[in-house]
Amino acid sequence: MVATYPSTSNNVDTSAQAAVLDDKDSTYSLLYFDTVGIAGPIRNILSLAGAQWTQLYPQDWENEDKLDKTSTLFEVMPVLYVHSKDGSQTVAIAECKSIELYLSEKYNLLGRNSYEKTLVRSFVSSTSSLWDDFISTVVNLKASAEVKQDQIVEYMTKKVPNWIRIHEQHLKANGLNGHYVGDTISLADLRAAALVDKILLFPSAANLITPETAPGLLKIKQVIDSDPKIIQWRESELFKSLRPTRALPQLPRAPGIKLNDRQGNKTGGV
Ligand SMILES: N[C@@H](CCC(=O)N[C@@H](CS)C(=O)NCC(=O)O)C(=O)O
Repeated sequence: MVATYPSTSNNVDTSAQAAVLDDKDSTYSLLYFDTVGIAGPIRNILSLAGAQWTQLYPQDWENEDKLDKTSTLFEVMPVLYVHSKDGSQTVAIAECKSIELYLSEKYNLLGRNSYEKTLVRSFVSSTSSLWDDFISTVVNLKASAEVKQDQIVEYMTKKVPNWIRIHEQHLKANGLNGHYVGDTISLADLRAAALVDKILLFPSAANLITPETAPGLLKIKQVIDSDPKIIQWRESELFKSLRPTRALPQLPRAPGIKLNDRQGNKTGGV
C-alpha cells in the first residue's frame, strides 16, 4: 500500500494544507537518492529561493520490504515535504513537475503575469517531453545493449538536434539574453539547462551543443552557472557529495542529511 494524500472530499477542509504550502516561512525536506538525477531543477530552485531545506535519503530503497517505496505517494522519488514554520504540520508533494511548479510559483520563477506563465509552462513542457522521452526509450527500456545504443543514436542525432533547432529560434526571439521569458531566471531556463547538462554527458554532444549551433541554450547555462546562489549551492558539501548517476560508487555522506522516516517525515526525517 502506498502512502496516500489525506481526503479532499466535499466536506473536508483542506485550508490548513494550503496554508502550509502558501506560507513563505515554510521549510522543506526533499526525499531523493544521493544523485543529481531528476532532482537538479528542484534543488536549484530551493537554492535560488534561499529556502531552508534538508536532504532526506531513503533508508534502504532496494530493500525487499519496500518500506521506502511504499512510504512515497507513487513508489518513486522525489517527494518534497513542506513543513509549517513551527514544524507542527507537513504536506507531501509528489512528482517532479508538480514540485517544480509549486516552488516556481511560490518563488516567482514562472513569469510576471498569466501570459508569461503560460509561455514558461509551454517551454518547460516541451523540454520535459524530450527528457521523458529519453527515460522511456532508453533508461527504462527493457532491451539489449545494442537496441539501447540504437535508441541513444536516434535521440542524439534526431530528437536532440530538433529540440535545439526549435528552441534556439525562441531564444533568438527573446534576444539571446539567457532567458526564455523576460530577463530573469525561470523554470524554463532551469529545465533547459538541466537537460543541456545531461546531454553534454554524452561524448557525441561535443559537436551538437556549440556556440554556433546552440548560442541561446549555452547563454542560459552560463547565466545559471554564474548565478551567485547557484555557485554557493554547488560549493556546498551536499552538492559535492551527489553522484551524477547511481551507477557510480557512493561518496561520503555530507553533514545535515537525514533519512526517510517512512512515515511521512512530519518532523523532517529521522
Ligand atoms: N514521474 C516521476 C518519476 C520519478 C522516478 O522515476 N523516480 C526514480 C528516480 S529518478 C525512482 O524513484 N526510481 C526508483 C524506482 O523506481 O524504484 C517524476 O517525474 O517525479
